[in-house]
Amino acid sequence: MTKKQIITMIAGLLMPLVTMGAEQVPLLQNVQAYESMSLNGDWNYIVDVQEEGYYDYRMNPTHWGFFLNAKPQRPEDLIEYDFDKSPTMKIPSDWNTQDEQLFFYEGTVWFKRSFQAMPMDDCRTLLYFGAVNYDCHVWVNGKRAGHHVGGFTPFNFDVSDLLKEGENTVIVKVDNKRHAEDVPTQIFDWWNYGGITRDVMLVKVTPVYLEDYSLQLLRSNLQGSGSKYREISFSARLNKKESGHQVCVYIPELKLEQQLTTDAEGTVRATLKVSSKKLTLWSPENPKLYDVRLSLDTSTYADQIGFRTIETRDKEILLNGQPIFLKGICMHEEKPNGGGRANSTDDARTLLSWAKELGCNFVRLAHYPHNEYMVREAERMGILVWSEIPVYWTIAWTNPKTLENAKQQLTDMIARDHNRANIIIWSIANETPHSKERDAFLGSLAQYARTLDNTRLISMAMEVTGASNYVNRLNDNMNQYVDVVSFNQYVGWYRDVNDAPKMRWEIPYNKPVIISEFGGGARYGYHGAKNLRWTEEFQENLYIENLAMLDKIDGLAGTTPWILKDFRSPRRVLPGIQDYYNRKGLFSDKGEKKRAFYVLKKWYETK
Ligand code: GCB
Repeated sequence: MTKKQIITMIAGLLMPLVTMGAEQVPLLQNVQAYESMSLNGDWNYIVDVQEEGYYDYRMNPTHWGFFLNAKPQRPEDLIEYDFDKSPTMKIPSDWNTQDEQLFFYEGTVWFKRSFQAMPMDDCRTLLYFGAVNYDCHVWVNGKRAGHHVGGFTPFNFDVSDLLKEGENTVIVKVDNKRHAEDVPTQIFDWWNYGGITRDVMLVKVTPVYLEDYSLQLLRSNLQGSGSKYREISFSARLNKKESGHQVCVYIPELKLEQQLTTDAEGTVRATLKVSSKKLTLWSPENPKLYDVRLSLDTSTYADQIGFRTIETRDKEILLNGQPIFLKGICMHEEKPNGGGRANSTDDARTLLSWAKELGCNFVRLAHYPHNEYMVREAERMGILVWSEIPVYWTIAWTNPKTLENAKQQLTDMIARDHNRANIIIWSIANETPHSKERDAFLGSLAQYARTLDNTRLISMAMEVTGASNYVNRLNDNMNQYVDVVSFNQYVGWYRDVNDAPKMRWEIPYNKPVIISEFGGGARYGYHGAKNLRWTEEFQENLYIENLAMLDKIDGLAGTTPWILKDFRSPRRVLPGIQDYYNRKGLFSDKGEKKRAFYVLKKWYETK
C-alpha cells in the first residue's frame, strides 16, 4: 500500500464519526419570528471548475477537501487553496452578476464565512438557507452538516452539535451544473443563476419548538352560508412527538384565544369560531392582516395572517365567495434594474408596484418558488399569487428520483407559504409534453399537492393540443386533477398575429380558465411599423389582437401575460436586440415602460 492509500483508508474509517452530529430537519415555519443571527454579508469564494476540492484524482470523494479549511501547520505542508486569500462576494447573490468572469459559469463554487457563535443557553441552532442554486453541501467547522438539492426552496440543518464557542466556520459547496434528471431539467428559458441566492442565518430554537402551524379560514359552504359565525381551523406540530406541551394561539384584535395541549404525536388541532361581522376578510381591496401570537410553553412567536377563502364554481373563481377576474402578469425573480436574482423587500416592492400600476390584482411567480419577501410584500400590497415549482418542459418522467425531487420542492414551497392569504394557486408544472409517463408523474404530483394543502386551487400551465382551421383545442388528461384550467398560447409571436381574430377556442371542461402566458418581444425604444418584429409597435399590436381574442374565450377567469420585465436568458442570443435577454417584458430590463404596457393597463381597467 502506498502512503496515500493508507491515509485514504484511515480517513474512510474516520468518516462516519465525522458525519455524525448534524441533520436536516423539516422546515421551520415563519423563520422570521425567531431570534437569529444573519450570515449574510461577505463570503470568501473559490471557483472550482474540476471539483478539485471535493474529488481526488481518481474522482473519489476526498477526505481532505476544501471543507476542512486547512492551513499549513509546518513550513513544508502542501495546501493548494486558501479561503482567506480568496476574493469575497456579497451573500445573498448570484455569482453571475457579482463576478464578470462568472457570467456564463455553471459549475462548482465554494463559499466560506466565519462567525462568532451566539450564546445558546439551553437552545439549539438551526442553520437556515433561503435557497441555494442548485446542489449544495454544507460543513460547519470541517464537519458535514448536510446536503440539499433544488434551487428555490428553503432548508435548515440542526447544527447545534457542530458549533463551538468563539470562532466558527461554515463552508458551502454550490454546484449549478444542469442535468437531465434535475428539476428543472437541462434546458429552460431563464438564467441559471448560481450561488447562495437567498438569506443565510443561524436560528435559535428551544429543544422543543413549533415546527409548523396553520391558520386557515374554512369555506363558508362547509358551515352553511349566511352563518353568523366563521370558522378558522388551527393546527400545529412540534418538532418532537411529545404530549403535554401547552400551545396557545391568540389573535388580540378578534379577542380569540385558545389554549391546547399536545397529543402523543406532538400536535394540536382546534376550530376557532369568530363572528362573521367582526372578521375583516383579506382581499386585494383591503389586504387585512391580523397580528397573531403563538406560544409554546414559555416561548412566544409573532405572525401576521390574513383570512380569506378561495374556491371555484363551474367556470368562476370565487374569492371570499364572490367571483373575481384575475388581472395578472408573469414575473421572474430578477432585480428591477438589470439582471441578477432579486432578494429583498425593496426589489419585491419595486416589481410589485409596477404590476400594481398595470392594474394587476394577481401575479404568476414563474417558474419556481420566489423568495419569501416577494410573497409577503405581495400579501401586504393586496396582490394574489400563483406559486409554481420548476417542473418545466421535458422532465425525466420515468425517473423515481426526479419525482421525489419535484415532490420535495412542492413540500417545501407549501411548508414555507401555506399561511399566506394571497397565495391562491399552487402550480405543479409548465408546458409539459403529453405522454403516459408524464401523466403518471404529474397525476401523482397533483394528488400529493392536495394532501399537503386542500384549501387552495391546483393548476398547471398547459399547452393547446390541437389547432386546425383556427380552432384551438385543449385536451389534457391532467384536467381531472386541476381546479383551474390554464394554458399558454403565443398567437402573434410563434404564430401569425393575423390569426387572432379568426381563432376559436374549445376548452371542454366546466372549470375556470386562465391564459397563463401570451406575449411577444420588443426592444424598448425600437420603433417602426406594427408588422416589424422587435418594435414596440409590433408588441403593442400583438397585445391589442390578443386581448380582443381573449375576450371571446368562454369561462375566462383571468390571465397572466408573459412577462412583467425583460429577463436574462442564455437562449436569447440575437445581437443588438436580445443580447441574452428575453424581450417579452412590458418593462425593459431597466424598468422603462413599453407601449404594450398601456394596452394591457387599459384592458384591465375594463375588467
Ligand atoms: C413559454 C415559457 C416561458 C418562456 C416563453 C417564451 O411558453 O413558459 O418560460 O420564456 O414561453 O418567451 O418563449
